[in-house]
Amino acid sequence: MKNVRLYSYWRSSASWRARIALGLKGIQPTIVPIHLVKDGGEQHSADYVALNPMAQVPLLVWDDEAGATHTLTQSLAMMAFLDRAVPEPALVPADPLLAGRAWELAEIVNSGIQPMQNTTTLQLVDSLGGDRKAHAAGAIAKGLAAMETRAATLGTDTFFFGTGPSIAEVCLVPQLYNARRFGLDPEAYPRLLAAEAACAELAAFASAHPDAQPDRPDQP
Ligand SMILES: N[C@@H](CCC(=O)N[C@@H](CS)C(=O)NCC(=O)O)C(=O)O
Repeated sequence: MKNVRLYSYWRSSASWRARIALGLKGIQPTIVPIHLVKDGGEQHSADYVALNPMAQVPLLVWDDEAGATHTLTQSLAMMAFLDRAVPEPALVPADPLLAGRAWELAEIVNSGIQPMQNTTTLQLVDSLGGDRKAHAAGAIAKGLAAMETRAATLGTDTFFFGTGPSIAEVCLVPQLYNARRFGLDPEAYPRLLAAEAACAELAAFASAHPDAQPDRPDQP
């Protein structure tokens, strides 16, 4: 992989996952900021939609050794790709059952929580006269409680699967940040907080944090 570019928004949790995964694999992409709010959202521009028809971030772009340019959307697809392209450190355990468990935990966040509290959904809740904060907090609390219950069965006390982070922690850390933004107290999830604390020791997590991004506003 050469000339790696990540189209990203500083506070997007899915972009954050991609940034962590790239960092864990030792890849420092050029960040291409896509502002999700300004002028109705740069993700809707014709040039961007031509690259990502879902009109979302993140978007990964790179050149291969032969000089061909490739694109990939969806943060979990990026992690699956990176695990094949750059096998170490593995983001999915080799053991089949543990691999399934890692995907299970990651999907609780990716499909069970995040779509229920992303900006598009919250705008819909607003338009229907609902309470956006209550809606988001309810979805996050339900998903994190499920994740806590499943993670507790693993018998580990820092990283879920042993010595390093998996796709599950990569999804968890940005989701806990969002939980706090929506007013939830994550103290109810001690197993998840232990995994988050282990991740906080790693440079790949620190450099991927929204506050470390080039498009972070001075006054968020
Ligand atoms: N499942 C996707 C989720 C992507 C996603 O929801 N991106 C959000 C930011 S976290 C986005 O681009 N929202 C802008 C919009 O939908 O207009 C992934 O993991 O990459």
